Amino acid sequence: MVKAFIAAIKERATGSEVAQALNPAQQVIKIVNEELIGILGGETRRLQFAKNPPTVIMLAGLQGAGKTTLAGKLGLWLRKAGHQPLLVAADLQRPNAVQQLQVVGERAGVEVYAPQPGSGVGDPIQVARDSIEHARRTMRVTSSSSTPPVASASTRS
Ligand SMILES: Nc1nc2c(ncn2[C@@H]2O[C@H](COP(=O)(O)OP(=O)(O)OP(=O)(O)O)[C@@H](O)[C@H]2O)c(=O)[nH]1
Ligand SMILES: [Mg+2]
Repeated sequence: MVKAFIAAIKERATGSEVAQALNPAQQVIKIVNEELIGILGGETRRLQFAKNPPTVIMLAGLQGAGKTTLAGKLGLWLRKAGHQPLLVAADLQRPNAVQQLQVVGERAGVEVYAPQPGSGVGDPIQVARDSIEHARRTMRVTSSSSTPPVASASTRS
């Protein structure tokens, strides 16, 4: 990825794009900026909210990819946008994952639904199901932070 990034910049920076520019130095900065935006995604996608709340958001990713952190950021962003996010502690496997989500939720000012202690104790499927019922009762948008056992098993390679 880094090699492709550098190659793309090299090609554009040594091409006519720069040679014909009024200010070649500024043109190089513009190219780097554009390429950076490109590798970081470029396009944005809007969240789709469910017609009948709650909206359930599942974050999938390899271990340590930043799912829990993103759940907190998303919760904060949704709260500021006037929604009622709820973080669900459904990673009941990894030691202290529940506590981690509680800290993240507290910092973001977002409620955390954590009926099970985790660290190997509790049924994540039951927690996920109950969280929707809990959210429905209190009319919430659900941002679910979980590493379901099946998914985490497949990411442990
Ligand atoms: N630099 C950087 N670090 C990040 C980012 N997001 C998360 N991290 C760090 O990466 C580490 C793992 O983040 P988590 O949010 O716990 O990742 P996770 O996917 O929930 O991890 P598991 O639940 O163990 O699978 C932590 O030390 C975070 O502080 C980010 O956007 N940038
Ligand atoms: Mg996590």
